[in-house]
Amino acid sequence: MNMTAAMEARTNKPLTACTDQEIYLALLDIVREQSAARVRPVTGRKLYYISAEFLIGKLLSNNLINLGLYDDTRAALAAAGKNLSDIEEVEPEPSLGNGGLGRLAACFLDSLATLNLPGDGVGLRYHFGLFHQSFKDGVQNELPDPWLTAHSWAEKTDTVYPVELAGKTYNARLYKLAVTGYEGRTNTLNLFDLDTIDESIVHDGITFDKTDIDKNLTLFLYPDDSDEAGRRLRVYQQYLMVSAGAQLILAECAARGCDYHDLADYAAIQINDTHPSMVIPELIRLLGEKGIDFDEAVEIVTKTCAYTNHTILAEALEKWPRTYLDAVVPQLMPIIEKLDTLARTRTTDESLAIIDGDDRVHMAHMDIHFTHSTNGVAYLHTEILKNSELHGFYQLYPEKFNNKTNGITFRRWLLECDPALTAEIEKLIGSGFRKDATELEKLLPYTENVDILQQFSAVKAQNKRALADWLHRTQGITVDPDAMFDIQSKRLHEYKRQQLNLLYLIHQYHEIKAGHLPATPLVSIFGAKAAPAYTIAKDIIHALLTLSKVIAADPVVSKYLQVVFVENYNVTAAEKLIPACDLSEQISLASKEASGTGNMKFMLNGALTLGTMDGANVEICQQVGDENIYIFGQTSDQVIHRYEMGDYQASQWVEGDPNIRRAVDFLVGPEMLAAGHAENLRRLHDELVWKDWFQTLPDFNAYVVRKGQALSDYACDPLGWRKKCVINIAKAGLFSSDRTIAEYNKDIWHLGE
Ligand code: GL2
Repeated sequence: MNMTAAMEARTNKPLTACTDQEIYLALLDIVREQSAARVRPVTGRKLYYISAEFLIGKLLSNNLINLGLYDDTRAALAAAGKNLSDIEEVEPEPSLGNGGLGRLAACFLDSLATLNLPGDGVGLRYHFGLFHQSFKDGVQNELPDPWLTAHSWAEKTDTVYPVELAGKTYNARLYKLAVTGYEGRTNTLNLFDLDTIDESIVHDGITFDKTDIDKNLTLFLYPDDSDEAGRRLRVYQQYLMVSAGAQLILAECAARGCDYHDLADYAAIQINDTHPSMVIPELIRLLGEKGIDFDEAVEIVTKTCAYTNHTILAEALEKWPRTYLDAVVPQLMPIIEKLDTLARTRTTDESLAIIDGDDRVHMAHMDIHFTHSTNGVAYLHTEILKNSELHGFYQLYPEKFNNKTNGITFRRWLLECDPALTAEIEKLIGSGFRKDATELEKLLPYTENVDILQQFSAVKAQNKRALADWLHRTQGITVDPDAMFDIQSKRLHEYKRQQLNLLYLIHQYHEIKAGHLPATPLVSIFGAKAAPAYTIAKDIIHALLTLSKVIAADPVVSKYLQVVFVENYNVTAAEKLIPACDLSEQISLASKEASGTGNMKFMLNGALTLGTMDGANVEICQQVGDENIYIFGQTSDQVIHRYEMGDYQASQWVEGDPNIRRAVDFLVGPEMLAAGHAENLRRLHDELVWKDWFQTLPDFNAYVVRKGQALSDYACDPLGWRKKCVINIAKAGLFSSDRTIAEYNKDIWHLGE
């Protein structure tokens, strides 16, 4: 396609005379038209991936790549003196997810369309994504993060489904967002919303009246659920999503000839974590309205639905008090009760019941009993589900359990975010890896070639300079691109252990002051949002921001160490950080990170992992070999054993180890107190000394040693380091979401065309 002509046909003036906004709108229109041309009729089974989150990120460049228009567009713009990256900045990011779980859903949609499989998403059209984060006085502030404009990707339709919430009928309107695969078909992300939402009720950051459902229902992704009104609102949101979604599924299948008895021949429904679990009783209810009796409806729904578990953290496995469901979805409670009774005929184990003795409804239990498949998201995670967390269920239904190790779409996480690396790879092994990621292994023979390794080093250096420029431009931060870039970017959570990294940085501060200089200057970069009500997570952010100031003010230490906290970490920021990373921090407490997907993105972009044997780190290690990854710390067995013993006392580790004591005490020492807030620092200090639920201290020394090793390898043997990086890229093929989706399809979905 002649992109200049196509754009100018829409702008009605030469590109040279257009604003970035005008060009953006022209491109949006072109993409829409081209995507529409790739919609295909569906035959056989179609997937509906229901998820409360789709962290899609900006869509323009990704769509241009998948439509094969990216290079031509860039060239056409350059000829007119324009820059595609400036046009990208016009697009607001739809941050419709918290982190890995939501981003995974977005990667899956890309892979489904790329593999030419019929698979649509079902979710909510939140008006504000996850909050916008800013730092003031060393503290996280939350503001709404709007993304909807008059020209949004999600197009309004005339389709409206009635949804009854607390006895009142709401109209769920369908919006459709086209998802086009790489040289593949176009599928749809279906997002539901109410016409009555009123954004003006938000005040003082992200506060709003949580009881005014007409106006607030789809305002925010996961509204603050630290109080009861917030938790009830989540139930409202979940039911809106699944009821409208179930009606859409039944209508689409009926239009293709389904008589409902044969629903499973037309639809596969993937329940993404427990948020959409109410789709089970809702479908049974709707099938009842079509004249299908309860027993048959249960059978149909079980054959149609499958469930993915994304965490073993107990607090994330939703258990709704029955009173909430009685109030919000009274039409479902009789069905849930019957499901509970039915489940009890299959087992006498009370712990597997749906409704427990405290009248709480266990959503995951309903999922496992009444779907045909339960999967974990990495080898270790699935083993832990089978052997401990869900052991009773595994004994009851061994055939239902399976593993599907997560993946990422290489279109966004290599082709789009790292064009220089993509070009380098393509020069060596051709373009086959774009569709078959395992072809990256063809890079392996080049890992002995010094010239080629140096070219890879040059790409990394270029990406680091680009990140340095971006940090300077957007946040006024100056970093030295010749230093090692060490990055921990992910949600802020104690189990992910940003606090372990914090203690390391304090340790290094002391070591440098004592004249023990590190092998290389280090820029330690963080990107993380803390849930608005998660106090300790916010204290960790505060401690890192405060330490950053303390170090910057020290003329000696600042020559070797810098701490940078990127504001408002989101997909757009991730696309800047990941290509520039040398060392990828994946340091969760073993057994707690179900998979992680950032770990895969960093390795694919030529960073080495410093990590625990947790989540998909285990498989990364298996792929690249021990010598190409920096593993440290307790194993998941050791961690689980320590929990079982119940005798972990953090204070003993503080008392028994002068380095730990020095690092922990520094949090409330004069330097930090002078630069930060005593209340936040003391609380974090006390938490570490008296609780440390995620066992930071037992891993401290191993972490310090392993990180020191990584720094010294990087500084003393640059070619050896680069060789390891290229091996990581070459071995990343397994982590393509194309592979993951192919496995889901083969084992669970069996989709048509
Ligand atoms: C998560 C897990 O924590 C994370 O390890 C995993 O990679 C993703 C995707 O499977 O799912 N579970 C969860 O609740 N969130 C995740 O990111 N938010």
